[in-house]
Amino acid sequence: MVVMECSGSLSTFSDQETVSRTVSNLKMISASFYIPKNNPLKPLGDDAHFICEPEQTIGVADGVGSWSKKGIDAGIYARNLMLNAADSVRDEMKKYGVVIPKRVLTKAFLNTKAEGSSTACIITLQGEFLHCANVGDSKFVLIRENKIVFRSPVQQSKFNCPYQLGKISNTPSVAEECACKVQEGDVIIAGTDGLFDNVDEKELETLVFMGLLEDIKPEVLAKKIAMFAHAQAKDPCACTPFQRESIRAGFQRSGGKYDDITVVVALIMSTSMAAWSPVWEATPAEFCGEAFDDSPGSWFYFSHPSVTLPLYDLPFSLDGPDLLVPISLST
Ligand SMILES: [Mn+2]
Repeated sequence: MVVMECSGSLSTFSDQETVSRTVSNLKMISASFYIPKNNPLKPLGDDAHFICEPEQTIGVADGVGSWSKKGIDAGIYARNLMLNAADSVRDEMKKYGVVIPKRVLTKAFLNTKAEGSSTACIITLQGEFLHCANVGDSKFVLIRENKIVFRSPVQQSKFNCPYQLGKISNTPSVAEECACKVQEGDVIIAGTDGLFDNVDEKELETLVFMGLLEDIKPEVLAKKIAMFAHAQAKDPCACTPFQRESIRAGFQRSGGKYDDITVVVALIMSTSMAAWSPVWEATPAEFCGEAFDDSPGSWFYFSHPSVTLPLYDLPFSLDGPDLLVPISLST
């Protein structure tokens, strides 16, 4: 496992559970924004994510779209995987008082019966450390004082072919684990390749810097970042990480990559600050759901002060925002 002190010195520890019990006054305040590709036949896209606020754990997943050639919707796999992961997170905390991401991923994988495959990244705050288990190219970055100081590792077998969990794909045994020390004021941005393939690290740093300057809430920052990624994704002239990686891999390509875009923003705050944070004053009605832009139904906004998981399988109308309501599984 990679364990990183973000000051630059490398530290190691052998017993994750010992570390997890370290007393800390840090808390993650998390929110998300999801923009699925505009496809009326598949309005929920291939990405999925969850936020387990009481357990201080988040997860993102990206169903592998090429399953559609076999008539399989990998978004269902990704959503089931994240639902099962959120269940495992709550079980782990109840039983052991600690969340171990690789164990969560393993349980979620074993409980997911859908056809398909998906990348997955599970991130949890334990004491002063973020712990992560990852399969594939979803990831998180840690921003401190306007600079990315840590990136979780990504895994792909070749260009644009990420490792993936699935019955005939990889198992969680390939998951890479990492940990990094965090401090108050750090910002974690987790997401799928729809984010990281379309937004440069410098751009991400600037978006976060501007957001913090304006003192915006995590849900607003997540939305701004997702909107920027969406604009890049649809711009045939944008200079993007995906364009550069394509050329490096020998493909002529310009512009962004049109893809589902998941952004989760987590602010590291001290518990005393978090207690009066404006985030907690947000009303569910204000943040429960939004659909906008010129293509109705193409943008879904899932955020809630106590959100744990968007209810992706809820049948809803694409005509208006009213039914785009995430559920809270914490009640
Ligand atoms: Mn993707």
